[in-house]
Formats: sequence, structure tokens, C-alpha cells
Amino acid sequence: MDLGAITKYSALHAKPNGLILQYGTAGFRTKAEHLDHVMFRMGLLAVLRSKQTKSTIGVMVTASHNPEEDNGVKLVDPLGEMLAPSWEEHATCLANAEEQDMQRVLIDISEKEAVNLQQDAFVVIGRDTRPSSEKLSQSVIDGVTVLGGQFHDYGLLTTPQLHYMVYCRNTGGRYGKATIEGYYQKLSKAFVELTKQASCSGDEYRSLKVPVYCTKTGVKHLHHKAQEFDIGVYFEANGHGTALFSTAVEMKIKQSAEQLEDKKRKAAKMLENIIDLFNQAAGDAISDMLVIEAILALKGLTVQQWDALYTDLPNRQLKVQVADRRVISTTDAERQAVTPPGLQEAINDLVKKYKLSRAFVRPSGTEDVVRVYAEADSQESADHLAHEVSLAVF
Ligand code: 16G
Repeated sequence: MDLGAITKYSALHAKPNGLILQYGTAGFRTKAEHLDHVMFRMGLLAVLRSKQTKSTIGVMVTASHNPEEDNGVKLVDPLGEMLAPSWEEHATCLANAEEQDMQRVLIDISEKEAVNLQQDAFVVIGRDTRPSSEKLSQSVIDGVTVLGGQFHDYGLLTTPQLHYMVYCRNTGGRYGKATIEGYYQKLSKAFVELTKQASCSGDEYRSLKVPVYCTKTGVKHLHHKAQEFDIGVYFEANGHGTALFSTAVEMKIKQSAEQLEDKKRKAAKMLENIIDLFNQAAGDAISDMLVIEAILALKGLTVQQWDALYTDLPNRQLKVQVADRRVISTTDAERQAVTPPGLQEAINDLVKKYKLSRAFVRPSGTEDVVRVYAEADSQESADHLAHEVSLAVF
């Protein structure tokens, strides 16, 4: 490690005194103007992670649904997954180290994680369309290069596309080609193949008895739960989600696709294409939309018929601004408040007043607010309940 160069460049990306940030649900997120030093340091950290795993690591500059003036950054692990929890802690330590402690923290992480500093490192970078993103991704690149890492800057990319690139690069191209064209080709080929078979499907729609689990909010929690099954489907009400297939299932389907029996072979081919159409590295709105389009075509359903299959209970989400959102802690997949004392009891009492009702509160992992969710038998009741619960939060 060229400590002199690190100190010199770090001074160009100086940390505002006293600023403390945390690697949260989806990486670091705050006002863009406070993130330059974090970007530089995440470039450094990505190099260490790459050396340790001997794999390509991704860095995405985005704050997703947050307001435009915010920005954020997260690292993508070798199989397109979210960063391992122990490295989230390193990220927080490194981002919060005062200038004079930076070198020590870097050396500590390298020692703790037995990073071979002679190992090559490769980092891929993507960014969203926010005005601040281009400059911030340049700070990531500064961090990567000062530690001697190689990089490829994909520029504008969706977050799931960057996850896909990382996955492809670390699986020797087996998953697909690590280019934007490769991504679109993989999805469109599977989509075209799948919808070609639209006329040969006549299967009835069945309500399947599948086990359902809840986890804490955030793709990283859902993804890990879904990996426990042969086929794991996960989704969040805000639209994140995908389906994961175990290697054993993929193999079985591949074998069946070579069978002589016509009906079984066709069914297996259809599943093969469905697997290809899903972005298994992370939930991906483009891929999910194509899967839905294909299923509707195969089932001969219109969007309206699909929509009518299921009716949401009336519900309401509210954001509540509080002095310190961390006074609220939760358990049971964020459905029960543990602290402050008395809050859960107050919610229970309010919920009893309404029919078919539930209500949850939790600190947001991406914004400085508390989220309140309520549902009930009518929209009016859901609105009232959400309002009453938010007063209990104050
Ligand atoms: C991030 C997460 C999403 C989660 C949301 C919750 C990823 C890719 N995205 O957008 O899964 O639902 O944060 O935000 O991890 P909240 O805690 O502010 O409601």
C-alpha cells in the first residue's frame, strides 16, 4: 500500500469534521454534498474486497427512490449479492474515520480480513442519473486507482444491471455477457423464446400452497431467505423482487429439456427460458416486467384480468419526522416494536378499534424518518389508524 499517495489523495476528498454515517439497508445514503469522502473510501474498500475474494467487485452510485439532492453508494459482492455483513461494518468504520486515522483503519481491515495486498484487484462502477452522480463516481475511481486497482466504468446503468455485470464477470461468462448488449440480449432471447410458445399452453391456473416467510425490510434480507429454497420468490410492496433457482433445480430442468417426451420437453424448455429471463443477481424491474408480460401471454390473460386476481386490503403508509428515529427498535421481521417502552401496547390498542386491521412502525433504513404502515377493512379506517399510530410515535 502506498500510504503517502493515499494520504495525499484522501486530503483531496476530505471528510467533513464530525460527520457520522452508517452503511444501512442499501449502503450509504445522505445529501450528495456530504458524500465525496465516502465515495473515495468505498473505492479503496472495493479494492481490498476484490483482493480478498480474488473477484470483481461492483460499486453503484445511487440513492434510488430518495430525493434528487441525496445520493448514495453500495458495494456489490462477487455473485452479484449485497456486501457481506462483516464488510458493511468495515465500510462504516472506514467512512467515519477522521483523516489522521484513515491509514490505520485500512491496515486494520486488511489484517483482520487477511487481504493479500499483492493480489490484483478489479472494480466495476455504475451510476444513476442524478446530477451529482458523475462527479461522485469519479471519486470512487480515485479511490480504486490510488490502491492500484483496475476498473471499468459502465457509466449510466440501473442497479440490477450492475449486479448482473458483477455476476457475469465472476462466473466466467456462464451467466451471460458482462455488457449492456449482453444483458438485453439474454433477456430478449429468453422472452422471445418463451412467448413463442404462447399458443401451445392450455394449463389451468392453480392456487398453489407455497410456504410464506417474512424478513426484515431490504433486498439483502429477502435474497438470503429465498436462497434457502429450491425455488425462492421474494418481493417487497415497493416493487423490489425476483425469483431464485437452486443449481440442483436448474440441472434437473436442463436434463428434462433434453427428454424425448414432447410435453415434458416443452414444459422444461419453458422453465429454462423463465430462469434466463429472471435477473437472479438482484431484483430487476425490467426483467420482472418481461416475466409478467410472458406469463400473461402464455396464460392468455389481460393486465386487467391479472389485476383482478388479487385485491389488496386498503392500506396507508406515512412518514413521521422524529428527533431520533433510532429510539424505535423492532423484532419479528419489523412487525413488533421493542422500544420505546409502551409503543407496541399503544399500537395494539389502536389496532383493536378497527376491523381486519394491522399496523407496524419501523425506522427507515434510507431516510431520516419513521415509517408507519396501517391496513384495515376500508380506506377511511386505514387512514385513521395510520394517523393515530403516527401520533403514538411522536
Ligand atoms: C432500499 C432497498 C429496498 C428497501 C428500501 C426500504 C435495496 C436494493 N433496496 O431501497 O429493498 O425496501 O430500501 O427503505 O436494497 P426504507 O427503510 O427507507 O423504507
